[in-house]
Amino acid sequence: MTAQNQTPVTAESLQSEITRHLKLSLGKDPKHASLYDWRMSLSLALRDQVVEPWFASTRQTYEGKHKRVYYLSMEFLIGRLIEDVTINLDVEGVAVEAMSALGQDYYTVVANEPDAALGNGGLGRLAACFMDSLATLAIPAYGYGIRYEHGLFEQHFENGQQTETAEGWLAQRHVWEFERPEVAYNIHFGGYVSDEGGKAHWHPAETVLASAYDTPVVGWKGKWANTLRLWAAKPVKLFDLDSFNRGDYVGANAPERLARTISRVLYPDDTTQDGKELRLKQEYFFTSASIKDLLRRFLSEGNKIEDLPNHVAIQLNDTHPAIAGPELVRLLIDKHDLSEEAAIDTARQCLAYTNHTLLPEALESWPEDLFARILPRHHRIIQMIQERHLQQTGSHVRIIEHGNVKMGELAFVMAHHVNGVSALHSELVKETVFSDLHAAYPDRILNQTNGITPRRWLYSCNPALRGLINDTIGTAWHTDLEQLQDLNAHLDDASFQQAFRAAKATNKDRMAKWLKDRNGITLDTSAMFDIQIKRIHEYKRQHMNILETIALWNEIRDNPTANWTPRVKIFGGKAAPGYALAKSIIHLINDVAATINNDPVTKDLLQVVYPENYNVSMAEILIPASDLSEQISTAGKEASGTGNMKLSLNGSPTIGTLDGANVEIREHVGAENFFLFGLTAQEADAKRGEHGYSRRAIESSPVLSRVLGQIAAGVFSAGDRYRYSDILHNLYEHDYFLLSCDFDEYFAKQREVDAVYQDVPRWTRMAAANTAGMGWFSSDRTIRGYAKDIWGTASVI
Ligand code: RUG
Repeated sequence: MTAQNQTPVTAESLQSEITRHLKLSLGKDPKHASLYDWRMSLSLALRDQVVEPWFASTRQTYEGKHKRVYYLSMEFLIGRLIEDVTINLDVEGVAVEAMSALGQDYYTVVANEPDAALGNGGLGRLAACFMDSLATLAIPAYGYGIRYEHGLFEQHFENGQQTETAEGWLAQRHVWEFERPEVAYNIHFGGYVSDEGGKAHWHPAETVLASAYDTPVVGWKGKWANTLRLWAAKPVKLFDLDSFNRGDYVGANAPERLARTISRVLYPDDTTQDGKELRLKQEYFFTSASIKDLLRRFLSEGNKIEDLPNHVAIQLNDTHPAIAGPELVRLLIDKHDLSEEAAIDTARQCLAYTNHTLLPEALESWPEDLFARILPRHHRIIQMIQERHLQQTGSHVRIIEHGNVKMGELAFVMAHHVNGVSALHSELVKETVFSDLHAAYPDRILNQTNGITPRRWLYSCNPALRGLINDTIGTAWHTDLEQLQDLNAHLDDASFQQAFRAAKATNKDRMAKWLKDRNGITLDTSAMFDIQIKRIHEYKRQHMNILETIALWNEIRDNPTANWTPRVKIFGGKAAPGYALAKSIIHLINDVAATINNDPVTKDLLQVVYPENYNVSMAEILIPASDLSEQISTAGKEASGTGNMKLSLNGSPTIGTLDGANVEIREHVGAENFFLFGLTAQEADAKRGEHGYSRRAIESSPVLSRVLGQIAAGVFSAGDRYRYSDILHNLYEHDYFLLSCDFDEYFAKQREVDAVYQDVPRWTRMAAANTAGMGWFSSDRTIRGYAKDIWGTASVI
């Protein structure tokens, strides 16, 4: 049977499958089934529907000897899977009906699924969107990553301050995956290298087992399905019996402890470097297992090792899997007897690297002694790669320098292509971090602007807008998002505008209800929902947003009867547990919220909310409800952004800087539909060269000076004058992220937003023009770009 001729699912057939699973897989009598039992049974019944397309796709790939893409990523932020599968299989209506016939509310069951939070933010979510597009486009692909026992921490607020607890998605059964105990590899660490008979031999000191768990990822209409293969670390021997017999019960468990630690926790930061030995082990663990796995598959098809690049495209999502280069070279030399030159050449033809940041602290490097201790054979191989690179190019850029192994340089040298993730970012990659390597390899860097899957980020999360678009332009946009531009013909049509506003109102009501049920907070849904959702970081400038909120509060209090535009400022996002200043920013936002929300003078005009524990599922509720998207990072610092795309696609105009993909969003939706402010990347760089720029900017801004004065006086901290001295000191003395310099323009632009929002037809037109203009940002377009420019693959059906 092929995927295409599978028997269609009906409400009746699904209902009987759910009941069957409830009884036979869960062992539950429907009378006593809990919400959890119903979710498990529904998921299993849906999973059954994915298996046939999955088998058919795998068979077709083998039979056609198609080239496969291997997407190596430390993070896959997939979120919930029930809705993904029902949408892609086009059985949402059927599932709703089947559950209702069983006396269950489908949406309550969906909401019971924990998010698979195997990522920090944009980078991990991008990997999840790419998996969706690869399956939709029928490009044979595997995602390879780590099956973390604990995903991203759960965020709580205690007295306005962030605290963290471990996340536990695997405390419940994860029904979507298939355990593959037969697919397992020994992964080695430490030891030493000897030379015997002209060959290097690695004698490792430690070994753990990488054991595979597969989750099928089905594309649109179930026509194709790929595999997300996540590796769990297990001990090679369960138990040290010798230690046990000696009475050393703790020592007896050591093998299991070491192994389990490797896949236990996701590192809670993707933008600051934390040279932890465990992180290096995690990186090598999943990369080595993936490379061994893809080589096994390749050889099992009877191929010759020299042919590898014709069958295998390996994409490195950031430098985290950059050890793939030396690992592949090692296996080609040590196990397959290729010469050094042939091994490097073959590996390079397979490998490509995506850079996601210019922030120096996020560019990975490892102390050489640590690296050589954990991976002695790879250390030697990197030295060899470096020698050849220096000789062949005459470049002076070293991979190992000042006692550090630099993973960006390694990934660059070992890749046939290196890409940035937005047009601006890719240019800056050429001009800054990799300028010298770019000179040595001028054809290597290219751009692939990020994208988002429209299945999740419009079709699924915004049924109200989906319905309106279907009614207005038909359904061709489901597979070709650029068809959204047909909406342009309707932007001034009064009935379309009214329906567009109705859809937004539905989404705002849904969000208000969600927040009321969750936190007991009541929102004024007639106010503008002004949303900033992303990781908390100085460069993303949530503190500029909250300072602007205080400034607005001041203005309203000074003149309460003026014609103000009511606003709800909504924040969402986590700070890395070790990032003190980001945590101070969270505390300040919560303190300001407590003050402003209790002010009787402004209570109908300004409200600040910050729901804790922002994640993918929360984004799916907040994004469709947004009126204004805050994309206010310091120009040159946000590589791309993808939240900016989701918000704009859902009819929320941006207030933003010329940073990352904002630049291209503005081009696509039209400059008149984007609220631009702030320094450009070049101006920002020049500004940093001016001595004392921040203090001068603050002193020349009465609005900002007043706000900072209030914070310093303890207005938001119950009189505590020192609570925010870290933020204040930073702004006056360094302000590397130029908040002080952009503040006045930002404040003025916000007042322009206020005025336009009151012009209802104009605002509606802007919002709808955003939806109409965003088709290009589908991750299908991005994946087509990678397939054509980098991987040399295409759709196979
Ligand atoms: O910060 C970037 C975002 O700008 C980008 O949109 C996203 C996906 O490309 O990746 C984010 N990122 C960068 N996540 N981790 C890093 C550090 O390497």
